[in-house]
Amino acid sequence: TSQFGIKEALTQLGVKDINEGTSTGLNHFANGEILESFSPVDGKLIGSVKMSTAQDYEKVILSATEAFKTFRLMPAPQRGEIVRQFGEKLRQNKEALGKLVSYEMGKSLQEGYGEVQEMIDICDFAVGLSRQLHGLTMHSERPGHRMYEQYHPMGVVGIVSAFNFPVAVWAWNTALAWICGDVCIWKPSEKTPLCGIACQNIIAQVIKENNLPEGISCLINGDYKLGGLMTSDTRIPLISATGSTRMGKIVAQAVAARLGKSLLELGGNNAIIVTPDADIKMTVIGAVFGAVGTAGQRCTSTRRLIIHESIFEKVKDAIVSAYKQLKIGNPLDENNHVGPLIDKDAVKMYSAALDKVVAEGGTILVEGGVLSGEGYESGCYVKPAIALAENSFEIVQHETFAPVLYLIKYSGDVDNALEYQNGVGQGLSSAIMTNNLREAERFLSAVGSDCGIANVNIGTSGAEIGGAFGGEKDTGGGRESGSDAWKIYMRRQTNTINYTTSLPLAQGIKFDL
Ligand code: UN1
Repeated sequence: TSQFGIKEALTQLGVKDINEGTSTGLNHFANGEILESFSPVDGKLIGSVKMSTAQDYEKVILSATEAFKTFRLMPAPQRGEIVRQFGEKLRQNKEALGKLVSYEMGKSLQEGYGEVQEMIDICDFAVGLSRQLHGLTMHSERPGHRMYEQYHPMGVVGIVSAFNFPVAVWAWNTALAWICGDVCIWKPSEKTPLCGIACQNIIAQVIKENNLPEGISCLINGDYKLGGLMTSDTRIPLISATGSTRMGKIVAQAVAARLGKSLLELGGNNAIIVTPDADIKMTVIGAVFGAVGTAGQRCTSTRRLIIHESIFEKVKDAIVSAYKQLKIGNPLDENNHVGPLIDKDAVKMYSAALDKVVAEGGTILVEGGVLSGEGYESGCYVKPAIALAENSFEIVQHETFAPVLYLIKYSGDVDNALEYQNGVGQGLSSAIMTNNLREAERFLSAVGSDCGIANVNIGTSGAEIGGAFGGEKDTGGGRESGSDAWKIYMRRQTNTINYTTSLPLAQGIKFDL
């Protein structure tokens, strides 16, 4: 690993060995059991961290609520300046953090850098937004009255993130929450705790240099029990959670039971519709990157290709031959396209999915399999696979977080393809490959894709931060990142001011004393 500069990266980020005196530099209350982080790249122990106990959690929440009391008073553009500095620190640490993401999570180095770039981009977006937290003004129905609305800081935001985007999803939430005047408590995935420590170390520098209260950014490592403390805690008005639909349903119910707000970004089962008018070359690039990028472990990964029967063979052959070019191996080596899955449990689910699709009557078009031998010692490397399948298969309806792509044939017009595309529980991302304006517009219309993201002549993954990110149905309905996603992080207030000497009532009511 040293040949890829991992050691240097770990040192720069202060995550070498958290138990041997390195701390996050911020209030890091962690007195629980040890959590070890093994790299899926080479199976080696990278480092270990202590988890937070329920008592630690209590200290964290007190520190956060205390910090909120002052942070909410700082003018929003000044909070934007803090986020600008955070973005600068991320630029300085892009290489090191990108490497750690790649080494701890297993995505390709380029994708690790890309993830840090998303963090930088959302910071830039948030800085501009810090001067644009606009409310509307409206005309009062009463004379001498003025009416407007404003957005106030809301409080503590609880962030529960997943292993597949171990740093960017945290930044999508924090960059917006901070300019909105909120403070954050983050529970990263147990599979990527060191990414959490590294991020916390970076923001710690900004907080110290600006003499801000430490509780603005809190980190707790731990399992679902810690998450449970957060979701049921009335001191956390908003829980933003990314992960499986199963997890999302538990979180949503716990938060709703106390009438809190939740922002959920859950599973996807994303399809690309390939119509007779598709550009085949573009289709192949979009589909292959979508299916094998991040080893198929993005929420936005392409899982289904819905191909018109008239071009089915042509598209199938082009994709199968593209798969033959794929190099699987150490993701830190830029010659490789596909890195490992996150752990051996993920490998089991991948293998089970391939067995299942065959059992249900599918045909394997590109053989999968777990790789072994030199370079594959971690046991987490698998071959991206393709199967011919029916949309109705149970396994096709299910999100398998691995590089398994299902090809589905459709006939007739694009509405038939849309029926398949929308005929799954999830509703995150979708795409159509076509040069036919009618098909493209139909796909984008009210009777088209039912997903939160719908692309034309682009794959399903790799959304830009400027748009709102999220999806419908089993995906949870939340929207993070760009556009007006910031509104969920704020408390909204409608204000009516009477500047006359009388008190007329609305709705024409007379109430004379
Ligand atoms: C995720 O997989 O949780 O659109 C996020 C994309 C990335 C974000 C994915 N920008 O693929």
